[in-house]
Amino acid sequence: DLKQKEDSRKERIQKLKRGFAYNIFYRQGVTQKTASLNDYYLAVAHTLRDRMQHLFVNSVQALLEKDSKIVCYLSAEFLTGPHLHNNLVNLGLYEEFEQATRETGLNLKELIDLEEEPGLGNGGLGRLAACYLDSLASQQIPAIGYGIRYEYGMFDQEIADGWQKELSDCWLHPGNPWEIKKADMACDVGFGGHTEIYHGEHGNRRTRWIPARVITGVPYDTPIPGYKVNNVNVLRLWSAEAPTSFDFADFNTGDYYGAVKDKIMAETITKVLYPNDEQFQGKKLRLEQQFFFVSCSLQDMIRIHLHSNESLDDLYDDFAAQLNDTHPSVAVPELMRLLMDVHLYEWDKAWEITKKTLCYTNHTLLPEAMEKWQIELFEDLLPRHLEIIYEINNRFLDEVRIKFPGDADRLSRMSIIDESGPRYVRMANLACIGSKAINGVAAMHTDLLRRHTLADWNTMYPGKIRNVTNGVTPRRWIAVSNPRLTKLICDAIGEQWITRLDKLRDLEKLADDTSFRDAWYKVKKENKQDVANLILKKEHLQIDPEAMFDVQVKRIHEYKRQHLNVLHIITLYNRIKANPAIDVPPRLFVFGGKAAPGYFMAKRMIKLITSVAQIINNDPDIHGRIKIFFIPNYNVKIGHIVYPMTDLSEQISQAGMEASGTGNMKFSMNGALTIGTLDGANVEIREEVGAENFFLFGLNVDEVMSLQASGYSPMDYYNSNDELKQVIDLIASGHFSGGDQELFRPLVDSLLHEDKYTLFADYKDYINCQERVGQTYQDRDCWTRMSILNTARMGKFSSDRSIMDYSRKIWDVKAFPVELKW
Ligand code: 26R
Repeated sequence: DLKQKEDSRKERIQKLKRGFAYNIFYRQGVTQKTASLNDYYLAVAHTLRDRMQHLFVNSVQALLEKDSKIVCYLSAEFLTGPHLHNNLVNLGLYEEFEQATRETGLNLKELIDLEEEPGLGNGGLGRLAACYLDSLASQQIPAIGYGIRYEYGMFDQEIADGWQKELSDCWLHPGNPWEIKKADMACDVGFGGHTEIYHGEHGNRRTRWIPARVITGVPYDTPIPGYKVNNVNVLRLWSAEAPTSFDFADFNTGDYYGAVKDKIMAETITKVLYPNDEQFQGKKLRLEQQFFFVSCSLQDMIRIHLHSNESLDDLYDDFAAQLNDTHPSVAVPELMRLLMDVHLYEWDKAWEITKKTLCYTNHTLLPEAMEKWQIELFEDLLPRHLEIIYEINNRFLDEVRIKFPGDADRLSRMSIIDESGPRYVRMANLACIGSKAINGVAAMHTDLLRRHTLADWNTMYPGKIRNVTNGVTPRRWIAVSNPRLTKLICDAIGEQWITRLDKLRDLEKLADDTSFRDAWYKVKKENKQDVANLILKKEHLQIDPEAMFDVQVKRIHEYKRQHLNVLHIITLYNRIKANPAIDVPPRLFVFGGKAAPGYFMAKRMIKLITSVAQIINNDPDIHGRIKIFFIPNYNVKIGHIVYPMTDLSEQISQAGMEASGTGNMKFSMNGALTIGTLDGANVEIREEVGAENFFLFGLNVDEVMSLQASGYSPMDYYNSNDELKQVIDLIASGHFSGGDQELFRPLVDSLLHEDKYTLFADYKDYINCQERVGQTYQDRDCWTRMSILNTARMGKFSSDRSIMDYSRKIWDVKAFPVELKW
C-alpha cells in the first residue's frame, strides 16, 4: 500500500514535469534551453492552473445542479497578492511542485518570488476583500468576487533623496497566467444620454434610458481555491472595451482617428486604480468605474439567476450581494433600473428585491472619505439613476416624516440629497436605505456608527446596524508567509489550526515550556536574520538580529500617526546624546507605506522618516543602538516578509479613527507584541490576548472627544513637557534637514497649532509605554512567553470566523461542499 502510494506520487511528479515541458514548448513557444526564468514561472503557474480547472468545473456544475445561495462580494478593490505560493498551499501541492521543479533544474522559491503581484487595491479594504475570498472558498461557501481589472494597479513607490516617487505599475506586462478571459459573457453598459417615457404592454407608463454611449465589459476570471477542499470560487474582474460593433460610420466618412479615439476612450475606464484612500475627490472617471463594474456584475447575476429560474422574483434567495464600502453603492438604483426598465417590474416589487439582495459594509468614519457626488455630474453621467434616486428619496423621506413628525433637521440629515449648499448625492445614505443590513468592521467601530455617524439610521431601523469584526486568512498570513513558525506549531499541536484558528489555544500550555520557548525564539531570530541579510545586501545597512524589530507598516496618514513614532525615536536619540552611557536596548525601527500622491502632509511624513534615519543611522555616538529603515514600496509581497520578522507592532492611531485595522492581526498571529491605542480591533485583540500581554497607551475615544470639545491646545503640552519641546525644536531647527528650517515647518506648525490627531496629548504616555516595552524585551523569557500567548489567543481574528459571522448574521448562507463528479 505504501509502495503504491509512493508509485502514484512518483507518477504525479512525472506528470508535473511533463506539464512544465509542455507549457514551455506549446504555451511559451520556447525550448528548455532558450526559456527565460519568466517562461518557467509561467509554465509552472499554468501547470498548476490546469490542475485547478478540474475542481473549478466541478464546483460550477455542483452549483448549477443544486442552486444554493451565492455570495457576491462587490468591491472596487481586491488586493490578492501573488497567487502561486498561496494556491500551492491551498491545493496541498507545494511539496510535489517543489520536487518536480527541483528535478527540472529549477528553484521553486525563486519562481514564487518572480510573480508580479496584482496590486488592485489601496490597503485595508482591498486586502480584506482578498482574505474574505480565501475564507469563503475554504469554508465552502459559493461566492463570486466582482471587481475591476485595472490595467495599472497601485503605483510602485521608489524613495529618491528621501522622497516618495510614484512609478506606474505594469502588473500585466509579464503575462497573467491565472486569469481567463470570458468573451462570451460580456455585458454592455450605458453612460449619459437621456430618458424617455413610453407606453408599455398594458398601457403602463414606463421609462427607458437612451444612453449617449455604450461600453462593453469583458470578464476575466481568476480561480480562488479553498484550503484542502474541492470548492473553487471565482474572482471575476471586468475590463472595459469598445463595443465590437462600434461606429463604422466614422470609418466610412474617413474619420479613422475619430473611430479609434472612441475605442481608446472606452478603455480608459479600467485603465488605472485611484491611489487615494480616505480622501474623496469627485472625479467623473471614478464614478464611471464604479457604475461600470456594478452594472456588469448585476447583469451577470441576473443572467446566472435566469439560467435556472423563470423570473427574478426571488433573486434574494439565490444571491446576497455585499457592497464593500459605498464604492459600489450605485448598485441600489442600478438594480432598480434593471428590474423596472429592463425586466418590467413595478416599483414595489423591484424595491423589495433590491432591499433584500443588497448589504452594505462601512469601513471608515473619516468625514473626508465619505463619497458624495455633485448632482450635475451624476445627472450628466446617469440621468435615469438620478430619477430613481429622487423617487427612492421621496418615498423614504415620507417614511421619516411619519415616524418623526416635524423634525426638519433629521430629514435634511437623512436625505440622500445634501442640500446644505451645492447639491450632492450622498452614497452612504443611499446604501443605508437600499440594503437589508449595514455593518461596521470592529466592535468599537460599529458602536461609533450606532452612536454617532449613523445614529439616525440606528434610531430609524433598530437592529439594522450589525457588527462583523474583521479577520485575516491564516493560510496566507501564517502558512504561506511564515513557514518556520508553521512547522513549529504543526509539530507541537498538529495542523487543524490552519482552518480552525481557535485551536491555537493549545499553544498556551507550551508558553512555560523552556524548550518550546527556545524553539519559538529561534524561529523569530531566523526570520529576523533573513531580513537583516537582505537589508545589508540591498541597502548596506548593518543590522543586529538581536535588536528589537519595531515595525509600523500601513498607508501613510496623519490619523495613523507615523510621526508620533518618529517623536519617540528622536526622544531616544536625544536621551543617548545627552547621556551616552544610558541603557537603551538596541532597536530597529521599520516603516513602510505609500502616501496618496496628492497628500502633501503624508509625503512630508515620509521625508521626515527618511531624514531622521539619515542622521541617526550615521551618528557614531549612537553606536548602532537605533537604526531606522523605510522599506520602499510596501505591498502584499513585502508583508509576507515583514509580519514574521516583527517583535513589536505599532498600532498607534488616534482613538476613534481606525475602523478596524487588519495588519494588527497579522502581526499578533506571527508572535509580535502590540503597542497600541484603544482603537478599532486593537480593543478586541487586547481583550483576547489579555491586558497583561498588550502595551496600551493613550487617550480613549471619549477622552479624545471631550478634550477636543473643551478646546485642545497642543501648545500647552509643548510648553510643559521638556522632552517633547526638545524634540519639536530639534526638527524645527533643521537638524534633520541640513539646516533647512522650512522643510518640516508645515508638519511642525500643524502639530503646534492644531494637532488634529492629538499626538502631543498622547506623547508622554507613549514614551513611558515604550520604556516598559524596552524593559520587557530585555527579559527574553518573559517576552517570548507573551509572544506565544499572543499567537495562541488570536483565533478570533481568522477571516474564517468573520465569514461565518456574515453567513449567519447577514447573508443567511450555508456551506456547500463540492464532491467530484467530473
Ligand atoms: C472614497 C475614496 C477616496 C476612498 C476612501 C477610503 C477609497 C478608499 C478608502 C479606503 C478605506 C475605506 C479603507 O481601506 N478602510 C480600511 O478598511 C479596513 C478594512 O475594513 C480597516 O481595517 C481599516 O481600519 C480602514 O481604514
